[in-house]
Amino acid sequence: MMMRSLLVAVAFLQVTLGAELRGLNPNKKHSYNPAKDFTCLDGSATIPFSLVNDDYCDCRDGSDEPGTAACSNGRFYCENRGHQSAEILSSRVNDGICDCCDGRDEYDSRAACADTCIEMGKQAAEEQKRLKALHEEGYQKRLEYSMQGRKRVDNSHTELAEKKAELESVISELAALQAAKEEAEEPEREAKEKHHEAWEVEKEARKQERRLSEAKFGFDELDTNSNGYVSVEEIQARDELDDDGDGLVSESEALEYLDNAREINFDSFVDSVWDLVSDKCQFKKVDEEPLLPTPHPEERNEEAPDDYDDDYDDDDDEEDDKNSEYEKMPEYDEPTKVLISVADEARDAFNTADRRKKDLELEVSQLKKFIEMDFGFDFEFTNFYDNCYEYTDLEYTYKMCAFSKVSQKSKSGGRETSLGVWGTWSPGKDYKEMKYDNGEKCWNGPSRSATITLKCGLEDELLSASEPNRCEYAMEFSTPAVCEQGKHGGPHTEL
Ligand code: MAN
Repeated sequence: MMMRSLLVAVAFLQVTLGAELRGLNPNKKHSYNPAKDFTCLDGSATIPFSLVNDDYCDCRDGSDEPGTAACSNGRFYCENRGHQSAEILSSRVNDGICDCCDGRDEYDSRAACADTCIEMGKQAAEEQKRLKALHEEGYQKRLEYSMQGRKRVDNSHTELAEKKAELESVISELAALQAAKEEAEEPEREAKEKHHEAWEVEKEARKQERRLSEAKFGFDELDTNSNGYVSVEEIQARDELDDDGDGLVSESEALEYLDNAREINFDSFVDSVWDLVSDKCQFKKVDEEPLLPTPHPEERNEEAPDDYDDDYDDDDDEEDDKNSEYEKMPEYDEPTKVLISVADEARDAFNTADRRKKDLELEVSQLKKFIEMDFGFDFEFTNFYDNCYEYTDLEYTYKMCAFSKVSQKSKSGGRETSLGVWGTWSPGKDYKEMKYDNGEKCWNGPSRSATITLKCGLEDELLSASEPNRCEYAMEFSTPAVCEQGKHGGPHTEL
């Protein structure tokens, strides 16, 4: 109670002597008239002026106690002569810590606060000077960025118009090329089909011829007495034909092979015996002594024509291998070759135009994406497009590819983790904050995301990276693109 009356007396004395009311922001002075009752600034109460700064909180907004710690929501004004004035929370008044550089917040505490405002003011002025110079110089660079960016976007508009026009003409050209291709492919297909059919017939004939040759070898080998017949005894002489495995070929076994005849001539042998014995007996191979004439070199191809369809191939691969040399499809005849080359040309022309169309479609969509991008107030961020910047801390290398993606890679190896893809400029932040989201999902948590804060600097540089909350990353990026003219970046007035 004693303390309160003392403070009331001091406050009264201050005011009546024309001194400032302790802790009062001069901007609010007009609302504090010692000759009248005081009405709280939020209108919540009217009290005798003597209760202002009496160390007892009467107003809900704390406005009756600017100079004491009585109101938890009150504000104390630091005049800080020689430096920047500031407002601090009332709770910091007389708490033993010097918050105002002039030390006036600790007027009734043990803290011996020195007045450091002049020194701090000097340092702040120097910092302001430095920042001012930085902004001035950076701003010149920013103007260049804008000029280059505008030019690049303008060029892209021109390029887009050109590519679109070319795309349209390629599309209409393509329809004609497709018709020409189909027209050329029809006779080509017919001629090839004819060739393949003829080849199938020829192949079958050669196969039969070969079978006869092989059978002749087999027959001659079995007909040991060369009398033009294979007899029961001659069959019995072949151990391989011992079907019941008793060590000899019995007469009845032999008769079975010969269709119950005692002997058989070549024609009957081919019809009914050859297929039965050829699998079991090892006869001299035809290839060792070719019987059939080798096809004339001009009729043969070293390899089957490129487009030779597998469907035309014989199913029996083993047989094919054996006879591959012998059974290669001959080259197409000259008229077919001409049709193929005409069709090839038509195909090439169509494919080239089709590829061009696809390339153009991609280029048009990329140009559109580029042009539609928000590159700042005056295109100052254009040249960041597709550029990547890295920052490495103790554990990770962070990479920010502007307008594209942000990633993180452990220094000890492994793959990149996506921290987000380009999202948006943060609203209301004047192109000073970029948001990347939808990165890789955090284990048991949300998708990773990154916020990039841009600050004025002479170089484009990723300055720092941190993870203030799990899987939420914060990075600082310096660039001339955010330097402002006439900005000195002075310290905040509110602590
Ligand atoms: C990885 C990194 C970290 C992240 C954890 C979350 O180790 O992406 O930054 O905090 O995953 O599990």
